[in-house]
Amino acid sequence: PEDGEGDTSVVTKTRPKTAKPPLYKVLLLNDDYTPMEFVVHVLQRFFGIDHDQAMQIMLTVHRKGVAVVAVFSREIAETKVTQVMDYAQRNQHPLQCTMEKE
Ligand code: TYC
Repeated sequence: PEDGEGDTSVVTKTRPKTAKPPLYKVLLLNDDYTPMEFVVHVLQRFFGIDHDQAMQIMLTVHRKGVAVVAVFSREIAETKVTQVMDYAQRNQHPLQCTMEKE
């Protein structure tokens, strides 16, 4: 414009609203009876965690009572919880695995 008044409008980029599926933490709970080696084995077998990392997570649960093992979509988290609970029961250990919305 000839009066020198420039366009001062702010350009705002808006991202289209995409629904993000909620994530769920899979938690492992401590108990007094499940053998440490069994917990380490479970973490390797069902979560693909290597032995050293599995040992660290197991010891965190042992000391603190609970730890987050991993975070998944609801359906995957449900599958993991079911797999761990079934496997623990089949092996007659009271190990508890649960999930919680993030
Ligand atoms: N507290 C158990 C023990 O002393 C070991 C243990 C660790 C059990 C983690 C469960 O989620 C667990 N044998």
